Amino acid sequence: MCGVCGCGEGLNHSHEHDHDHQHGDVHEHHHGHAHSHSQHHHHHEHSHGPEHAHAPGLTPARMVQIEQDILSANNRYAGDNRRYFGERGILALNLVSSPGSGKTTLLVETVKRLQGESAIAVIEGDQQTARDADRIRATGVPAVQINTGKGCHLDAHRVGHALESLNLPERSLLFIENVGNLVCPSAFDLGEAHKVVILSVTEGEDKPIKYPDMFHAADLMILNKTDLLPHLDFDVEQCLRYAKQVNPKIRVLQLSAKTGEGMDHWLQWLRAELALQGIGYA
Ligand SMILES: Nc1nc2c(ncn2[C@@H]2O[C@H](COP(=O)(O)OP(=O)(O)OP(=O)(O)O)[C@@H](O)[C@H]2O)c(=O)[nH]1
Ligand SMILES: [Mg+2]
Repeated sequence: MCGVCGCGEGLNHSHEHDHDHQHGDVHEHHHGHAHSHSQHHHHHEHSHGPEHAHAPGLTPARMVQIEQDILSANNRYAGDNRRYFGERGILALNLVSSPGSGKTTLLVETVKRLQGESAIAVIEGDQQTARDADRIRATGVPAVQINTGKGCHLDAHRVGHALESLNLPERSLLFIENVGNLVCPSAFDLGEAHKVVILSVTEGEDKPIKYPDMFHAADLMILNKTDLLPHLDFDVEQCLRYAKQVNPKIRVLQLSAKTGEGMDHWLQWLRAELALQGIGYA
């Protein structure tokens, strides 16, 4: 739950739907029920606002309780997703970062290189637009766009709906690109095997210590846009020290999604993860 930004996620339990959306994209959902829809054309009005932050009549203790309820509901859905992935031998990765670090660019370059080695699909999370899913689909890889409206992170329930529409083959590689936000997505398990945090060198080397939750939650950090280093004062070694300070176990890869420099190490990491799941031929 986003206690900090007060996005009010999950506080709207009304069940109105309309049925107006197109090309299989999944929009905002607040159903309190399991993934049992036979069709997925539900769309919620974006009627919830920042009521969480200043909820009239709610004591702080009650708000903490609501937060805990939402997180535990999310964890149940995350457990369903994780079971789904486990039964089908699917490797799911949750890509998290601030806006514009290069998640979609990295994914486009990655799927171009890995297509043919294993079945790949992408779930894209953004507040608005289907631009990122369109960029993925242009490579021939299936993608579902989730629009979160006012929401600032993906949650496991919406990802479960996206899984229904993707209908992934067994042994797939699934990338989930989260909403660009270096805070809230860290709190929401989607059922993934790993969170991968992307930090670009234009953001400054201090981000791991300023936004520690995200770097603590991630198993791998990708330092992207290294092609820009000659133009910046970014201190790579200091950044790595900060990342390890927050999360001693974090692995770090440096690359440029634009020039392709360092991409091989990322592909090797992916192939090793696929091999661990019994997918692919590492
Ligand atoms: N120089 C350079 N630019 C990059 C690199 N990777 C991405 N970019 C640029 O960074 C900008 C943002 O890239 P996106 O891939 O859209 O970033 P994103 O993280 O998916 O953004 P959101 O989905 O909005 O959070 C684009 O202009 C990219 O071309 C890189 O390695 N080097
Ligand atoms: Mg993107």
